[in-house]
Amino acid sequence: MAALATSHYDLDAVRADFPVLTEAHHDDVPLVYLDNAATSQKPRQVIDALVAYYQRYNANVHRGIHKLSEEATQAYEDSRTKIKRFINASSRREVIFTSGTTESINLVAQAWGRANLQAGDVVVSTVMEHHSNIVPWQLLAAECGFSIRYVPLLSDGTLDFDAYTSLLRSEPVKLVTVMHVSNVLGTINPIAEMARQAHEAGALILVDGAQSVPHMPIDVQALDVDFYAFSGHKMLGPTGIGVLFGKRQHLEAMPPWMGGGDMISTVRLEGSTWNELPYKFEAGTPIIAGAIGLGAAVDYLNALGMDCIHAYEKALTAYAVERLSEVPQLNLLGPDAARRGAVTAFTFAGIHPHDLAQLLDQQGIAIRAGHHCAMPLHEQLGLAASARASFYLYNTFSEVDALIEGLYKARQAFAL
Ligand code: 7TS
Repeated sequence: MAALATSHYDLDAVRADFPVLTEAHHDDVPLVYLDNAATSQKPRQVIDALVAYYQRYNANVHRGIHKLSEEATQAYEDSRTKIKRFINASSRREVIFTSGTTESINLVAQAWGRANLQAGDVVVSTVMEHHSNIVPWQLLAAECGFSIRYVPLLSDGTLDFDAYTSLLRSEPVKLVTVMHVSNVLGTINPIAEMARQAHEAGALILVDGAQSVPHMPIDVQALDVDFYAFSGHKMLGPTGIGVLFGKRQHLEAMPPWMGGGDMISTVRLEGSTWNELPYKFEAGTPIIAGAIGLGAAVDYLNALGMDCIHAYEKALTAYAVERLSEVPQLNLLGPDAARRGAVTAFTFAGIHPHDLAQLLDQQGIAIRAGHHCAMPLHEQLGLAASARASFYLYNTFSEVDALIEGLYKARQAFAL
């Protein structure tokens, strides 16, 4: 086992905050949770914040004048302020609560895309995207007639940047929509440079931050992105809550997407006017408990420090990459550790990823197998599926060792 080193926070204390990690799995085998790219575990602090809302001040927001509603509204809006600071948005009005990355991207497609994209326009995406950053654009393209072009991959699992640059130079590109960190390859895309080039070409840029915001410091102003989408449940928060950051001038100019309560200023039978930002995009009773839970998750991440979390995960992932590379017949996907987030996907000659996941599960090790909602990427790689171990701030070097041992046992089971 490698030295624990590099952690600037107390890993044992952190792990003790996560009830699931201390509970037995499969009777007496402890849980080794390596499916963090799908969803993270939740610390007691987040669970407590959810319970406190439902037990002590459950009320709707922005409506009642009564004390309970004021308290709920305050907590809901405090969370927005925490998120504004967390990603360094310039205003609270730029932080829209959604149900997750998927809804955030669909919001941009339906509100901005419908108003701005037409036949002859081009949207640039990449072949490594999650389905949630492909399908919304395909649905809209079928209606509005614009084209979608996909930046190809290089053999090392990074984007073909020259192809990106030439697409921007040769096509009437209105929008670039790209993931920050791949949920399969782990590739960290050079977003600041992609944004610079997109803007130079007169295009906007939307970034899918589902796999970046939980793991590294994100500054939307330094990146100079127009839209940035992420999910609460991958960053210690509850499911059902997510965020869309949008630059204020774009959000102001966009029509609302969903209609209903809270998003209006006036409603008359002849027509309606819209509420100010961010409420214009938050129709109906919002995900109040979810937003409050996400605020508690942001507090937790801030207390550890995103720089420390990132440094620790980098060391852990580098160790995992090194150990996985030693395993015979294992094909690790994606770039070297320096350009990789906390994701390692691989295939094993002679063992189907689903069988592998099942064998590891019997040893208490939770990984994911399948196409990870990235079918076009797997097709490019000539694969139907892959196995994926993904890490988070509470994973340990000995858990990586357990994974490697598990893989050797799987080889034995398959007589490889
Ligand atoms: N974008 C990326 C890069 C993702 O990894 C995911 C979820 C999403 C978008 C969608 O997020 P949601 O919260 O709206 O569902 N990715 C995965 C995964 O890799 N395994 O399970 C979910």
